[in-house]
Amino acid sequence: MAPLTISADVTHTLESGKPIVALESAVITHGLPKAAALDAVRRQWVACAEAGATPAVVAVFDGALRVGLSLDDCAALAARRDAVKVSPWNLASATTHPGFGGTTVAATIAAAALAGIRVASTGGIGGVHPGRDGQDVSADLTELSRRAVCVVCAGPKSTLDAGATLERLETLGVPVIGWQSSLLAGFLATSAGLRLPVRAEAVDELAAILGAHWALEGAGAVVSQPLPADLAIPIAELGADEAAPVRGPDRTPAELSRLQARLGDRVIQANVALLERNAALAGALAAALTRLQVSVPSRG
Ligand code: PSU
Ligand code: MN
Repeated sequence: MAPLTISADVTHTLESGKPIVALESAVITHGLPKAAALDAVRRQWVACAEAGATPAVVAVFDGALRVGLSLDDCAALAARRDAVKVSPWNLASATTHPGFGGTTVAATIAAAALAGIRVASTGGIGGVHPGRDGQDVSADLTELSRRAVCVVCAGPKSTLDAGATLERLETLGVPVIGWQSSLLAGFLATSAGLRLPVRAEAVDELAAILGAHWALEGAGAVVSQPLPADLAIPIAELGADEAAPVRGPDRTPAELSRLQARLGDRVIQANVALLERNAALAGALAAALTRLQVSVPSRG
């Protein structure tokens, strides 16, 4: 079986040069309870479409890395208890066994870049976990340094060390652009309290920065969109995670589910809201890239 399978709808969109946005699926399999996850996918789907872009959900499905799941496929993926969390390190093995998995931002942008998709949307990106000398770092960051894809997010997840994450992005040469804000977004909280070097007020400005970044042979970029205060959870309430940290790939899902258990439905509502808002912005950005004919020059 071909390792990368692109749906007919996505192929058609790419061939006609129309706007398209990659959506991650680890949030479906590992980030949210099943009903909320499906609600979130539908909302992201509609938000992209309303902004003029085709949504392309990426996942490991039926033994292949797929770009362009249908909503029925997403429901089937959410129902599978054997679906693994897929990052670049287990991407190849997941296609052979179990053949189903939710792709993290890292694996999603790898697939997007291979397919020629330049914008992806998620809730919060992975980053540097607190403790252990900053050694527990999400593959999202390294993959962002390699793939010419712009990820629209609400900053790093609240359980991460936001300062260390921002510093690592700087080290890796990944621009972080504040969407109508000078502060790094704090996922479920409005702000992570850290100043960003650049902000943009309009999608055309974002597109211009990305065009220059890619022309200068830059790779990934991050757009940080804060959740408005009326939808966000105050940072003091989010608090510190007192439980003994789970190590490795299970850590992020464990921390997210402990937050959901501690603060209840508000966490899920805020998470779904930011996913929807990020998908809308990603769709508008993809449309701007098309309109302004911004692309990644072929190299070599
Ligand atoms: N954002 C969410 N829920 C999630 C994630 C992000 O709102 O479940 C996932 C993303 O797929 C992200 C991943 O890429 O968590 C990071 O996991 P890790 O820290 O193991 O790299
Ligand atoms: Mn990790």
